[in-house]
Amino acid sequence: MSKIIIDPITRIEGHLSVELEVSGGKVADARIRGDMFRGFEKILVGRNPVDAVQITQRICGVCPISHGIASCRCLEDAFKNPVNKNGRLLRNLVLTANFLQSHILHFYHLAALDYVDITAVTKYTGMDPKLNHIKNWVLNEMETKKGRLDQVTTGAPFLPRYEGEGIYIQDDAFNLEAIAHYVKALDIRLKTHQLVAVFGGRVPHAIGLVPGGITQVPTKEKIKLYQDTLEEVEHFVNQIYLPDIVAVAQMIPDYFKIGQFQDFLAYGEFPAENGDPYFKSGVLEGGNLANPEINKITEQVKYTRYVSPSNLHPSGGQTEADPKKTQAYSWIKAPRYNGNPMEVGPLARTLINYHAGHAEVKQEVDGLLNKLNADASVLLSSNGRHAARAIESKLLCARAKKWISEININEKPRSEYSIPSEGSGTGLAEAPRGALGHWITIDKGKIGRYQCVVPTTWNASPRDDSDNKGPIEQALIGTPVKDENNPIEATRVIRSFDPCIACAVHAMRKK
Ligand code: NFE
Ligand code: MG
Repeated sequence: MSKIIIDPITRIEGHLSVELEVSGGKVADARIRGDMFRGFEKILVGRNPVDAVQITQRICGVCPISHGIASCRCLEDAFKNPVNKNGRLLRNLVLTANFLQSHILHFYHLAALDYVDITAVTKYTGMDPKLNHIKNWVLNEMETKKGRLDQVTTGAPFLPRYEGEGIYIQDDAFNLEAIAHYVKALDIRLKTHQLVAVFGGRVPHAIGLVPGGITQVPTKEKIKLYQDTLEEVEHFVNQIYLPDIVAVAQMIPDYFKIGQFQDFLAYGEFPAENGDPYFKSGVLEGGNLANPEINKITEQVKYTRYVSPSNLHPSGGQTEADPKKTQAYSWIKAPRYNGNPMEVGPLARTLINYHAGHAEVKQEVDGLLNKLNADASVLLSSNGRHAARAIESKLLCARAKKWISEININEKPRSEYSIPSEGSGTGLAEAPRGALGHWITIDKGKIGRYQCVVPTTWNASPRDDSDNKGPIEQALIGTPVKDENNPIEATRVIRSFDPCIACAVHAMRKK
């Protein structure tokens, strides 16, 4: 048995590390550690409730829209003032744009370098100035280090990287195409940011989100701008992103069996007029689908650096930190559903909707499985998480057109609210990384308590009070590690969850 510590895990958002025990060439145990404390829940206390919509967006620059929307819903619940029709549709469009940004970022700019061989760019003979720039840069790094890529200490985001015979994709033509797509994806993400701003007012933190709807008036010009920009993004998603995901998965089929986890939770998102979300909510445990009961959610703290009571429901949640707590190894709390760890995110949404018979999800998933000549069990894997992101990106591009067509430019984009002196509310949303909940208590017109339970808090949670490992910890068990100095397999599994630690701890030490 030997111990490997990967610290930091790069190409994710925030500061995460992992301690692995390896035995017989496989991961036998894992401890995933969120290495920062931030304290948003404490910052919010005593402020005007409406400030929460802006402040919670600062939890993260990758998924601010979800925090803004969860916060709006939380206030709408407490104010007893629902979102109006245009407000609902415009939020769906702003959130769609942020999902597309986040998913494209995750695959091309964070995860792809786990698979694609960046050194293939040295064989590029074309005229594209961006690719030639990368080529010269990589050649220079290799020259400087006499070809020892494992000794390069500069050169982010491409180098240093794990090295080893055949660990990256060997097909140079594919690698070159993927590197070109990496560059193209930067331009497309610019478009998705612009899409957020059309009705959100600004990126990354949208000033347009308010309880009751959105402040941006949906003019014909703005609608046309959204439609035209979306069309470019949709072309990239359908013609480049989805095919790349399928191609990479087919080249690394082992990852249909690696990184497995089996229990899933989703709150549902993109509400229709009757309140039903386009992506349904659900709890999928051992293949059985049920409606989620929000009162079954608690946060446990035995192995986290919090000394407030454990197993509290977030409506009464507390965030008292003690950096020196014995036994603790993470700043991330351990949310549990009915006492059990749950994976949240694109794979959870896709599987829950597949089991619920969602027509478009079924069609896309079955189409993919047909292509792979595989059954749905292969989705419970590292490759399955990447596929789920691309599939929901495709579905959202298509669905956004329907939401645009339902906007009435003669009606207001929001309803008016007033702030009660006392009250409480719950705001549930789906963020790109999964189920997101905000809980507020209003006391004398100010925030008395505010609690956030965030997607990566679920996925990257440490052990709970009963010593059950978190989803990423469990998914790592059994992962092969061929070379302990280059444990790329483990980082592939971790990155497949797209962890965001700023979100997960949302609670920073000055140091
Ligand atoms: Ni900082 Fe976030 C998303 C939220 S979560 S990226 O998606 O909420 O972990
Ligand atoms: Mg929290």
